[in-house]
Amino acid sequence: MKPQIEIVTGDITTLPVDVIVNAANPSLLGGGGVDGAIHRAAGPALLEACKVVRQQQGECAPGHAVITLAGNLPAKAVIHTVGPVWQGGDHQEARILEEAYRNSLALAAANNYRTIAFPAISTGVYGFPRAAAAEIAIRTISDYLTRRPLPERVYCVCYDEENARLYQRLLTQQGNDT
Ligand code: AR6
Repeated sequence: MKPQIEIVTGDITTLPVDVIVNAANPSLLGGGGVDGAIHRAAGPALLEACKVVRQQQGECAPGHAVITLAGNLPAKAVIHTVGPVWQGGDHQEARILEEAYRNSLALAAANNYRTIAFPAISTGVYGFPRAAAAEIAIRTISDYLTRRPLPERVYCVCYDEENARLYQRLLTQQGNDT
């Protein structure tokens, strides 16, 4: 059987999965990093869809998630979640990061999607320490999957090899790599 969690190195915008997750900001109107890459690859339809969500629901609070179409991406949908800005670790950053992963997984499941890909949320512009963020990602995703049928497979997409090795080590420790 294929493992439920897989580590992938590269560009999340190229993955032909059901849903890719965007590390967005509360405005939902785009930005740099993976957010910029996703909007560029998806084309203007994605920004239009985000504007509609904003009109309906307002800004997206940290830890929350919303879903849109995926424009020109190979994925079927994009889930936009907002991670915490790192402020030293005593501002609920870990809890908010867990919520961002959990709410994204729940939204994918609610839409009957089977495969989902995450970037390393909050570890770029938002400054969350990479090792701690990777530990939260692997633990939160593993916990979620053990108790629910969907999604069936989760890809953790690392932009560089160093982060991928970090994730792989954690995954092996959790015993999920078989
Ligand atoms: N595919 C996969 N991962 C990527 C890609 C890519 N194409 N590009 C960057 N990464 P960041 P954040 C990795 O800064 O920290 C935006 O401006 C990157 O190496 O994109 O949550 C938003 O609008 C890093 O490990 O997101 C917000 O304002 C990870 O993605 C703010 O940045 C996340 O880095 C959110 O900051």
